[in-house]
Amino acid sequence: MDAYEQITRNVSEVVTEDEVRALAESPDGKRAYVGYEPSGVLHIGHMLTATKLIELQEAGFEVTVLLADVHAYLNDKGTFEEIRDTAERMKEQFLAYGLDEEQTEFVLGSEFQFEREYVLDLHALELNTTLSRAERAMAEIKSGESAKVSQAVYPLMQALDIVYLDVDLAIGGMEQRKVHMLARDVLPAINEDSPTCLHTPLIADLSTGIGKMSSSTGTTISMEDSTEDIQEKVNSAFCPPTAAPDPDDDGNDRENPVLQIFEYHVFPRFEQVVVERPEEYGGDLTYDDYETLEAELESGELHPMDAKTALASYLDELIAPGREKIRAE
Ligand code: NAL
Repeated sequence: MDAYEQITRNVSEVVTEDEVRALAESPDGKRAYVGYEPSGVLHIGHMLTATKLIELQEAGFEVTVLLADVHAYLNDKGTFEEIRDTAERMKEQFLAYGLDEEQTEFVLGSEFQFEREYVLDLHALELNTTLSRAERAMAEIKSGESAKVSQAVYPLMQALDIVYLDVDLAIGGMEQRKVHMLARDVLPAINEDSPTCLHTPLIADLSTGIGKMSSSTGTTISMEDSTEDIQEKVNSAFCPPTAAPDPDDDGNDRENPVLQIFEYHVFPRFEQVVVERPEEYGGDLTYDDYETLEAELESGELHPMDAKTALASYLDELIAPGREKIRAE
């Protein structure tokens, strides 16, 4: 796999391809980052971007993880003290998940976001952005129903952080794309370059395959889950043996979240996936790539129940080190 392919593997959107190709020519020492609102416990959404960071570290990138405490506060996630406490716990969990300790820098937003120069730059961005644009950028991030002034400031700070953290590549889930587009448009107003971005896919709701998996609605998987919790959640996941029919006939086919988790979480971290089966059902199946597993599930060679059993065990292996940390607290 060449560097460009490795960097863009499993991403939904590359902004722009030319810019990422230029980075891929000499990835060593380049810096990528992801920001997270500290929430205490890593869930499968955090793990998806973390997997991309691990792949980027393998390609030679340095990584910055921004623990966005001020952003979480602006998005109504608790008192500032509560948020600060959870940030430290999350850092430990990211390392347990497999981020390289030497190649990862963890930064708290509040370490630089209150400095005079930052605040003045922020006000300059506020002057250059309409309220409606800021509100639109937040459509898939904000909590609560009504838009608050704090939520208009939020995306501008996210844009500015990209400048202050001096990163070459911004990573985020697809729900961050409008914030990144706003950053690309508005940063030139303060004489800064537009950031290069990669957006990771959103995983569908585990039990229905409709919409996106979210910790606020429906089922998610987190580092707090026991082995049994994971088995139970994965076993009741939506996993049709063939491409699913469209439930509302609105042109949006259901996704298969079991396949998505194999593709975006398991194959990037394991060289080979073994699905164990008793001899009388044909014995173990071994997969070197995701595409073959998908094809065999769709042809019926791989039974959904066997796929789920294997998925639960690989997910458990990925989560186990972080779970130990949480239990030891
Ligand atoms: C991500 C978040 C907050 C601030 C950031 C600053 C720079 C880069 C990425 C950042 C959190 C993100 C979320 N908006 O929804 O979790």
